[in-house]
Amino acid sequence: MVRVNIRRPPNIRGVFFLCLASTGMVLGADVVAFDPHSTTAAPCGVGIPPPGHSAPEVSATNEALTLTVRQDRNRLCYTTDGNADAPTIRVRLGSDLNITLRNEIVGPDAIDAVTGPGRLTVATGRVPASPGFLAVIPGMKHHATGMTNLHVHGFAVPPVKPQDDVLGICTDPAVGPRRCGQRAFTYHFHVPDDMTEGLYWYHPHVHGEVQAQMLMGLTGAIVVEGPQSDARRAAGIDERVLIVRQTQDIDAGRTQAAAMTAASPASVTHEASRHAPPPTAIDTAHELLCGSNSGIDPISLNGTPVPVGEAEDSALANFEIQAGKTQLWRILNAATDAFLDLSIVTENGKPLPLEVVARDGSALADDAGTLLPTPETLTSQFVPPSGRIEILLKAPPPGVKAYLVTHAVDTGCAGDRLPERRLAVITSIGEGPEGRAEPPVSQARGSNLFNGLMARHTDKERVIAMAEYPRPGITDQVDFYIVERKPGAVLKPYEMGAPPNISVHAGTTEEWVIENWTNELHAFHIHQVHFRVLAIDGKPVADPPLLDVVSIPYAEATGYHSTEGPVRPGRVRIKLTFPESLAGDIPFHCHLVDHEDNGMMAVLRVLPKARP
Ligand SMILES: [Cu+2]
Repeated sequence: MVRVNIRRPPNIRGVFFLCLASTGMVLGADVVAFDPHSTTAAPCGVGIPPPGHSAPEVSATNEALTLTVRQDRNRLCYTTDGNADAPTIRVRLGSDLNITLRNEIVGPDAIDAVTGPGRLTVATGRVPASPGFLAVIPGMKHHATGMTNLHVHGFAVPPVKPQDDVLGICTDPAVGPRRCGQRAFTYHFHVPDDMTEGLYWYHPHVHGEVQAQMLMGLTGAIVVEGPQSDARRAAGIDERVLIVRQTQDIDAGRTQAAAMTAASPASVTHEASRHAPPPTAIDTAHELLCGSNSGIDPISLNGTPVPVGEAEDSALANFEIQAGKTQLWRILNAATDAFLDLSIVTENGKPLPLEVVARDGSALADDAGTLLPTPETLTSQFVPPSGRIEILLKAPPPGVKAYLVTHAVDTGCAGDRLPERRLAVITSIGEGPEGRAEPPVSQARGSNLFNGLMARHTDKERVIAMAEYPRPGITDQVDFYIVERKPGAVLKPYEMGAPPNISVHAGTTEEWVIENWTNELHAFHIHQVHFRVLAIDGKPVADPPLLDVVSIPYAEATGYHSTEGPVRPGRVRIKLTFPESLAGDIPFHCHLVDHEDNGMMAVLRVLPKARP
């Protein structure tokens, strides 16, 4: 990945917030002090959380919890006990988590307004395709319904009612037709003993409306606790939960036709190669070309807007660490399509060390479940949309001001602009002992459901391709595709109710090569199961962590003599297994949720174990 550090001049909005933060004053009628109290007049509360804010925490171990989705024009919020600040839910391994989701959405049209209204309810035309390539069927875009549901991202629980069945469970809004037949649904999740403890999260998963509902505010964190959290607490390690959200997707549903003129790696025709395309190849000659998206999507940290470009520290979240002490930071990328590339740096941009202890809710461990050492690193940490990273962070040395930054990310020529941004300022307070507490790592080996994955025999290999095409006749809409590449396959955007695309028996193990045939980064996510990445673009990965989301590099042009044909897709090889406890219909999709909403999703059916 090419990384470019870009500094941009401050934008007007960033400066505006900066002024507010530094004066602490109320400037005008639409700027008010933060109050998350949900009222009839202000269902989602008022004001913007101040820098350094943390969401309320709810201990839900064996307790009943109600999340009511309320709406205030173009905002949606999860309210609990009258508080419209989506709570961080804490739950213990091996316990029950009972959540009643209540839908009080009153204006589904506002959801359309966020991501562009649906205009087609039937597929029109054909996507042009060169002969010899997989056929492509265009998508449809429906009006938003205001239905919502709850996905517990990363949980190893069955995709079956009353647990994580995003395809079968929904709740109706307060207005309009009754499609789900219920305004509320009570989820009964059982957090298995053999799930991993760490950071998970919740968000809606009604296909077609995921991005809009997330941008409008529907995201929250779940911390699953167990022996490792106990050990850290006993060692006096404090923790923070940091949630990066995105509040707007500037090009959602509005890909400019005028921008799609630039030459791009994945737009060359197969005449550009002396070699015939492989069978079941993806036609890149008619794909989405490079864009000229000039906007920068706004993101926030724990609700506080993140400035673009230079900003005063007072505009940033300010987190303090007792001198000489270490904190655990659990960081969630809940952005709809922004990738993060995180570092802790000094004022001058010099990286400071951190320890990565977990990714995607799983402590870094070998195939047998033995925790790996977590050496200090200066390397920046890539976190795709929906990914989580948990780091141990020492207080900066006395007198040194540190920043949590996300570096600029090259998302490909059809992707979004992601400049470097400072997310938070970190200072040490008080006087502490030299050095730090011993690493509070529990040596207890967890009985993780996915232990032994690497040692298992691979029963089958599949190639899964990602593609995107401008919709014929509709100049500003793009359809997104994910398909198993095999003879006779047809590229078709996912539609609710579509049959499963792949069926497997529980207990089997597979390797998937996920290919990106497009000009932008994607983020592959699969529900229920964690996987390990074996190789990226053919390069083996050492000590791969258990993940539930992985970035798939964009395609590149090869050359006339390449035996691969003119385009080489980005490729990530993963290994995954399907435990019997998770049998059912498991969605997999791009977690740039605009892409998912517009078709880049499919369903894997895990059938009960084959009996001899
Ligand atoms: Cu994508």
